[in-house]
Amino acid sequence: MSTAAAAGEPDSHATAIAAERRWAWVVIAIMALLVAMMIFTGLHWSAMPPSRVETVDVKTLHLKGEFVESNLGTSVGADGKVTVRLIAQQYSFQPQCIVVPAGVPVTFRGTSTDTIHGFVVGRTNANTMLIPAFVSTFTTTFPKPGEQLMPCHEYCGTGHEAMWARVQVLPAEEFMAKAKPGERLSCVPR
Ligand SMILES: [Cu+2]
Repeated sequence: MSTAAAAGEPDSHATAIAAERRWAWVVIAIMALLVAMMIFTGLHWSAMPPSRVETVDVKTLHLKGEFVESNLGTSVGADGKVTVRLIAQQYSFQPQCIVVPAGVPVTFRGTSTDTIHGFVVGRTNANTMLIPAFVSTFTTTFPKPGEQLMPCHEYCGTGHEAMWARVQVLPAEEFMAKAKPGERLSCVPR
């Protein structure tokens, strides 16, 4: 018999075991809560997906359809709408240099060929994720001319920190003078 038990004090070993058991239950409860949240959100999203989901076949992305290489870059539609189409891949954007007009709404349409990427244009609100098999789109207006950096902001692998493109915002007249119907503009040096 130990001297502590003989003196009527609680057995420190038994106290430690009881405390460990309590903490084990706390950890089990936290894990159960997280798993329950995952199950709930999974079922919730599959039952009520977001309203605008646009998909694209990632296996034929380079071969046909909207995101073939010759269709990437900035285009001006017959209605005057400016659209930028781009793809992200480990570890670059295509095109690497995007040209847009200032003060005119520009619609971005992008997707990824391999894993989840994303981009933000300088300090503007142009910011999206690019997810394989889905088309991300948003419309924004760049208020003033200048050059902006466009880094990938979703960690996508070992080359992530070197993944970025440039966005050249030109005065609207200068941009429109360059844009020809049916052509895709970019500022990638040829
Ligand atoms: Cu990336």
